[in-house]
Amino acid sequence: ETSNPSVEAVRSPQKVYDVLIVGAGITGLYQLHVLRQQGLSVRVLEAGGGIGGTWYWNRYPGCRLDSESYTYQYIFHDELLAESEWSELFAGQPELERYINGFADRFDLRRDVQLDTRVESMTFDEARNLWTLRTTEGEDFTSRFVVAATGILSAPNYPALPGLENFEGEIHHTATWPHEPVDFAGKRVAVIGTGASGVQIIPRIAETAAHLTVFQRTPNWAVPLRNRPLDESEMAEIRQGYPALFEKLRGSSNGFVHDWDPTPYAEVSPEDRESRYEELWSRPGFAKWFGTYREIATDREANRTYSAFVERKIRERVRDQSVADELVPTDHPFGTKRVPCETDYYETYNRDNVTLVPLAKNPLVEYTRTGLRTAEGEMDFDIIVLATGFDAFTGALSRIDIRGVGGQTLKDKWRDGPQTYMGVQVAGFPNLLINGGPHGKGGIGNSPRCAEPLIWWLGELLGYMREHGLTRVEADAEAEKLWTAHVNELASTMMSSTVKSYSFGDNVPGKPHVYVAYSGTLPDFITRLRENVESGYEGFSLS
Ligand code: N01
Repeated sequence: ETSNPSVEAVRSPQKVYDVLIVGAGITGLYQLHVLRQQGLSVRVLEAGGGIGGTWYWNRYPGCRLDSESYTYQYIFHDELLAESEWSELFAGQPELERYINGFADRFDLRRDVQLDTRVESMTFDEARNLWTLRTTEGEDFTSRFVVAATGILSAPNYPALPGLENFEGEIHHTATWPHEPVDFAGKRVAVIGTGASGVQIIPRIAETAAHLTVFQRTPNWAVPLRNRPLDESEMAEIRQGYPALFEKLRGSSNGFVHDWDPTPYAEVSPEDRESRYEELWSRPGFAKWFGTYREIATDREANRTYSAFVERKIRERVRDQSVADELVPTDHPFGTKRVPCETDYYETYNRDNVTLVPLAKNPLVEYTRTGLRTAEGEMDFDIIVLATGFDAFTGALSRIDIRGVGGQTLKDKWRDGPQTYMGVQVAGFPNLLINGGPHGKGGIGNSPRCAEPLIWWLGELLGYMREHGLTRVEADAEAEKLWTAHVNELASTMMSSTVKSYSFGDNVPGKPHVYVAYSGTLPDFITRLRENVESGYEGFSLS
């Protein structure tokens, strides 16, 4: 490992890095480690006051994993794995933030990370094949390559509700949660949003608030997380199984440990099916999603039986069935949107201090000085919590003024939906490499498992270019066209293509209804990346 600057950087009056990485989350930090080991000069620019990305920003009460902790960690380093200790099956935000900080210390990553540095614009210099990144503080950084590790769920989405400036109480978005604890005790609290963040924070707030009002636009099919502590002997057993486990994760669709039930749905009797559903229900995490019969995800009739089962489970937990009526989704079949995992979520609505307001019946109108106005009248709150999610997949990049060849902006190029080649590059934006944006596997599913193949590929590409004295890589327009068509075609076959969700941009006003994720499997993506290296980077022009 070396931190020696490249020859060019030494010659240049202004420091020119080989690579600038934007974002010091789980992806950006590992990318830094890989590229630095190759002897490249790398600097990471991070908007936050600390490292960890998602696990730095989303510090709201109740925030935790829903991938099993030991499937989510970095897996490339034997010693790190031998030392791995997870206190819970699904680690909470503080443990993850500590873990990422420990990782950074172990590999001495901090010296190449600049915190509190938000990139505002990126401009490509065609004559020199260099990017200049300007921060909100007006500082410029120049590099040959940029790796955008900006996250798929990192640009907070705020409701387009007027009057925010009038509200005199406290207001917090779950994704920009303050570092000081927020005290809900005895307070009148509103939560807007019932996605994965909402279902995690709502039960926690209800524990101490004087009153909690939940504003729900669309109910979700949430399933019990069934978290529990891991003790030393169980951890020892888990560590023993690492090689097989990691092999399995690499071979799975989305980096999760659960297996679809291979039994053909049609061959199972209704009684056996029910007992299978019950058995799955008792298991932790996503077993209840990715452990079902495959047909639940593809066949409407199969899905109907499972949706009915989950509906029964929700109704059993909610005392007032008129409230349960509001909590059971009717707009989308189970699993066609991201399924949140919860702990005591549905029971929360049995509490005297909790009220559910379905926005379909009583829409929000505006913020007032003392709270919120709905169609039915004013409600006073001391604290408003926005659990309203993200401008997903494209938002983090579209919010930066990125100018490629001929001054074209990325935002403009993606106006009618993202166009990429393998999610990693956009024609017209040479030397800009994306890990964790639209159309790529990076970050979809179990984030680290899905991001690491591209981290490897980027290492190979940049190593190859350096070896061959190449200074420019750009996706071919034709490759981009084919990949974008491939992504959209895959998406069009999914049951979820008929449902409104952030994966189709539907949660952000004005965003086109176009699939922004990538639904291919992890093994397919890994194979594609390997073949791409073997082919000498087909679909990219290197010069
Ligand atoms: O965001 P979301 P999230 N007025 O978009 C509602 C990951 N994650 O932060 O469904 C009123 O899912 C919106 O309503 P609707 C995970 O991948 C993981 O909860 O659009 N309501 C919805 O109810 C997850 O999927 C964990 O109609 C408005 C909610 O706000 C992703 O992050 C934990 C509104 C937003 O739900 C995003 O989750 C947390 C408005 N104007 C998050 N705008 C883990 O467990 C939006 N809503 C690891």
